[in-house]
Amino acid sequence: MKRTLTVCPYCGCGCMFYLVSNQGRLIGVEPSTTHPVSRGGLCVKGWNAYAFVHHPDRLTAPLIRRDGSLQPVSWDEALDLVVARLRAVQEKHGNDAVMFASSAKATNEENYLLMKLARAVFGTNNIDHCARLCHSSTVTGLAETFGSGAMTNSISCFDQTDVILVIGSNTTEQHPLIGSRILNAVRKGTHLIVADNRRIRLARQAELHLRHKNGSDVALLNGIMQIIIAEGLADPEFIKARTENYEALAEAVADWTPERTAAATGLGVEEIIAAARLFAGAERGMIVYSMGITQHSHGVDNVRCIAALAMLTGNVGRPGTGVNPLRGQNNVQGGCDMGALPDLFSGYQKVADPLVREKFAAAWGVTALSDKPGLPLTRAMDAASAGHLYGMFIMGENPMLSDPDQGHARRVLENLELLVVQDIFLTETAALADIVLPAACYAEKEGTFTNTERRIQPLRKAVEPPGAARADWEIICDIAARAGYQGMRYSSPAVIMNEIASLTPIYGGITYDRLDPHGLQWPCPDREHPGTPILHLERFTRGLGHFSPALHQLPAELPDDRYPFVLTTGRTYFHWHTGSMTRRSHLLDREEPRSFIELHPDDAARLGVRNRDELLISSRRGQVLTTARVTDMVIPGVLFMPFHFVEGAANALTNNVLDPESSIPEFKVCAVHVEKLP
Ligand SMILES: Nc1nc2c(c(=O)[nH]1)N[C@H]1C(S)=C(S)[C@@H](COP(=O)(O)OP(=O)(O)OC[C@H]3O[C@@H](n4cnc5c(=O)[nH]c(N)nc54)[C@H](O)[C@@H]3O)O[C@H]1N2
Ligand SMILES: Nc1nc2c(c(=O)[nH]1)N[C@H]1C(S)=C(S)[C@@H](COP(=O)(O)OP(=O)(O)OC[C@H]3O[C@@H](n4cnc5c(=O)[nH]c(N)nc54)[C@H](O)[C@@H]3O)O[C@H]1N2
Ligand code: SF4
Ligand SMILES: [Mo]
Repeated sequence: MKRTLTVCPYCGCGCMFYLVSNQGRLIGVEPSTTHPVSRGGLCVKGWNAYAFVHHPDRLTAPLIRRDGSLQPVSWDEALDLVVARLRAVQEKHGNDAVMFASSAKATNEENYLLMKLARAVFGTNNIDHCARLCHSSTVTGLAETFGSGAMTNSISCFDQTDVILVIGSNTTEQHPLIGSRILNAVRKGTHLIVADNRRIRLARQAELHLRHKNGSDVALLNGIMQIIIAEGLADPEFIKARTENYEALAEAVADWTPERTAAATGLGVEEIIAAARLFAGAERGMIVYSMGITQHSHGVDNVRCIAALAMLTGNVGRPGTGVNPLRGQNNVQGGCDMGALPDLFSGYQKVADPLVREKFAAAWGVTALSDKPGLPLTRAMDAASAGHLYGMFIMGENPMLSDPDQGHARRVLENLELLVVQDIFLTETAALADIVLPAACYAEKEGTFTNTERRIQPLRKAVEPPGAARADWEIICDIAARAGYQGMRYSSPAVIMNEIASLTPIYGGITYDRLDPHGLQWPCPDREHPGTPILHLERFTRGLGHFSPALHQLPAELPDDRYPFVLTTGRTYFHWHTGSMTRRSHLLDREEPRSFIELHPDDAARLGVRNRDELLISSRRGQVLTTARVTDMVIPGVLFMPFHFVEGAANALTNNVLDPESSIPEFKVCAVHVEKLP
């Protein structure tokens, strides 16, 4: 029996565990007792993270579409074809007619290489990844207000705070090991405010549970800030010493009286006042948020208000405080850090800056790099239907189920001149591809993942990949070589990290020998630097913190006579996104085997719906069949549906309207109609 210490492939908590193997096969998982996040615990997905690895559905050979069906071929044939066809699309339609989608499931090294491949070899900035669907509002909103779009504090800070405001994060189900930290802190006397209209697990332990209308967070936060200022609960020293533009904020929130806020949010005046007093009255306050804040057509405005509330109350730059956007995927923080973004190189260095472009061009041995900002992933589908995009290379994403408005996504993916998908399973997206490349999964390779608290941690190889599957980094390097590029030959991921460190100041001090056992938190600028648990200690990354006021706006699509319900979408504890891994893990699939929709008992009674009835849900974009779950988890008029299930795909319904600044889709609000099937 062999035990290999590695990182969980699911969420951004970044627990480490031992993969237990016997004669080359994984047989189980054991938690790491010394790890600062997992501390001997794991959630149900972590315990089962070995289960999908040897699933018979794993891709074991490259596939090429011939006569309408995908057929196995050699790596030589598949990769030569990838290069020839990408080049053919570019020759016909220009360099920017292809787009590369990177993966928050892949390592830092692999994300760095795919962005290098796009930019240095194929001459385009069309590189992006699922952060666009997730925390792009955070990256934009916090870059403007603080200068850096990452979680400001560390997970250990939950043990050192007086009040926690959880807004739009179902923490115990989606970041379970952070959720249990919060519950522990509450047991020891920390105050908890939950602002989320679902009665999530944390809400049951909260001192205050604000069940405001979906999409009314700007109104709520403006109202809370109005009370804080009016009652003299702000932190004038912090505002004076550390921030700018306070007057504009004070003016913008001045007429958000409790009465007006109550009308806009559907809350009572008393609970809004109580929340303001409880948060501002504490010595140390932490704000935790996730998709309930970011996935709106005004997601960046939501983030601006959160940053403002933290600064107004002096809750930045100390232990037990801060603005803490919980990053979702195991390596979505790393995907962003590595510059798998259309306007940024690794370390958030701007494509628009000629000196930055020169630096990367010199290091990569190319004469010039494109200065034209690339396409955000969420604009790719529209760009393709408008005739600007003809080819996509998708590594480790499944947009057929994860993109908004599935009908539109399907039409686009089916009509591309070239679709290449590199995955570990034949996903719904891969099934549409012209070429499919089989990748090794987390248990079969080395590399690093960066968790939500910016901790860069080492993956270790426990078993061999199935069949001919290869690590993503090896496949990318092979593509580069076949495209005639000499600058992508590496003997191991450790060597790739040395290149990343040399070009990326926040990772400047990262080398593999320093990551044992539990990684380092960036910024870590040099070899002697111990890493940074808390950001913005003495000054903000941008200098002074900037107050950016925001105006309340309604969601793009509201209920009407024809579509009378608000649908909000999200996740469940047992499943991961499009289900490619968790629905192939027997225990997880047994717990949550099918698609469902939550509706309130009052709505159910009115519609004559009972638990487990079959329902047809329709929106302006499509319809799905699903099963009723009658529950007071939701408020009357609001339905909740997870997007994990291909049969009953929530994204057949969702609205692909985007936040104009971050290009995030409004996954959290659309209008639907409910019909009970006979
Ligand atoms: N088990 C599991 N864990 C996961 C994932 C998974 O698929 N499965 N995915 C990971 C990823 S990538 C991410 S991004 C995270 C997401 O983690 P979360 O953001 O915590 O999860 P969601 O279910 O998308 O939405 C969270 C909450 O937002 C609330 N909400 C909806 N609309 C609003 C609103 O207008 N305002 C407010 N304040 N709240 C609102 C919903 O009621 C819901 O409880 O989870 C990560 N962890
Ligand atoms: N309606 C609705 N839709 C949403 C959301 C929502 O709240 N509501 N949330 C959005 C958010 S926050 C996110 S992050 C996205 C997620 O959307 P996606 O990223 O598209 O979803 P995943 O299922 O996580 O896709 C990851 C893929 O990577 C593959 N994979 C795993 N490991 C590896 C590896 O090592 N190498 C390679 N090459 N592939 C690998 C998996 O098999 C899987 O197909 O969904 C978004 N969509
Ligand atoms: S909390 Fe997240 S990282 Fe930890 S075991 Fe669960 S899914 Fe894995
Ligand atoms: Mo996400």
